[in-house]
Amino acid sequence: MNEKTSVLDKADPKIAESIRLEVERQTYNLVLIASENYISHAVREVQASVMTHKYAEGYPDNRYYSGCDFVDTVEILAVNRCKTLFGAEYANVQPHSGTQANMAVYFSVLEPGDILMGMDLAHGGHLSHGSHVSFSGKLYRVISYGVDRDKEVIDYEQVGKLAKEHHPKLIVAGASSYPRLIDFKAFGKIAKDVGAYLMVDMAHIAGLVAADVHPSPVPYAEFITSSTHKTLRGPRGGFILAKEEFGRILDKQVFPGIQGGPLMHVIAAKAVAFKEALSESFRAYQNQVVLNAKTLADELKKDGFRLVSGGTDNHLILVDLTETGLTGLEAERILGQAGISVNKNSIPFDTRRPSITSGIRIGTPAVTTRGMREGEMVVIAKYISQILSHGDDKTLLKRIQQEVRDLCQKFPLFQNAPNLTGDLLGTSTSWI
Ligand code: DSN
Repeated sequence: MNEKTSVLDKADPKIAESIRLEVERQTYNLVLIASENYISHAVREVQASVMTHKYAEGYPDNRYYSGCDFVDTVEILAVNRCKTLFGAEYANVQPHSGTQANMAVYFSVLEPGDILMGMDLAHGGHLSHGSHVSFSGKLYRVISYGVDRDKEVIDYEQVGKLAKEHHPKLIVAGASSYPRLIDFKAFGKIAKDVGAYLMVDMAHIAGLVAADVHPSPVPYAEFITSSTHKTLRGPRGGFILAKEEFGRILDKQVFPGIQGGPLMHVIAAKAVAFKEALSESFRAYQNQVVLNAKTLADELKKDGFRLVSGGTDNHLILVDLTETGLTGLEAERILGQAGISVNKNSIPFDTRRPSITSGIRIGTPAVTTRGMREGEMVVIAKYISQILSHGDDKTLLKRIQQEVRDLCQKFPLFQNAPNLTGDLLGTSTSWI
């Protein structure tokens, strides 16, 4: 145990032990949860830095606290890098999450009772796009669009028809479990035709957009929101991009509208992540994410699985398990026993409850960060396919569990694992 480890062990052994177990879990599991990823040591180091001590309500050069010189430098860097990365006129890097970013946009242009159009959660949308259990569904009159029943891709004709019929004030494009490219130009035209604002929530695909692997929404949308920790591979958080004309109102809605003090350690970590995302190696990474997802999709199809929409253009695939006789919940559980993390997910027109589902969502951002490529995807697809076909074969499960551990060991996550807590405190300077 090194000195850093013992500090936390002495101060709070229970938390130290939980972190140690979580590092162990992350080290030896294949994370195929499409919204998860691993940040670099540099980003992690910044997030654990003294920037967390500072109150800085307001914006650079216009704060409600003294002593903000250095956090101002950090926030200005974060904003400028974010604007450069996406070619945007305005950026706000203070939202604590993607949902907070969405809320700030809604509060900027909508009044309670206004009409908001978004993708149905059951078809791949997000809770904050108008689900009745979210503030977005409670405050606004929501019109939901979805995918075409046969092709299982967004039905742009339906979106256009609904927009003409209901005249929404804001249309939201973007999804949490949609495996195909989104036609932002088509959304832009639909919004323009009915005089609606277009907001694109690119949380899932922000990394792909930054690397030009997915078409950018920036030319077509008044507002773009995102989280920072999915394909973009930054710390947990959010940001907003917009046309300059909306800058003042958005700034006011983020603070003091819906948030208090910005998390300056997280904003500093976002700045580092944006710098990383501007590099050539980040582009190569995003290309590999998509290549890996396509390989996984092809292999699962060869093994007889039905994929929603027939495949993928991005970082994720959605497997329809109906023919296998397994529910999404059961599949998530047995794959988990072998150390393969996926999440149960509704498929379009699902007849099962969201807590059970008929599908699983599989994503490649995290395993690609570990360095895995097409060869490993072929192996992983085989594991998934064998487990889902013979989930009650305990010997098979045990064998695959060991092979998953071996594979994870070949692509290590934490340089010093299992010297766990010390590593988490940022003692190492290397990339994961
Ligand atoms: N919960 C995230 C996801 O898994 O897609 C969306 O915010």
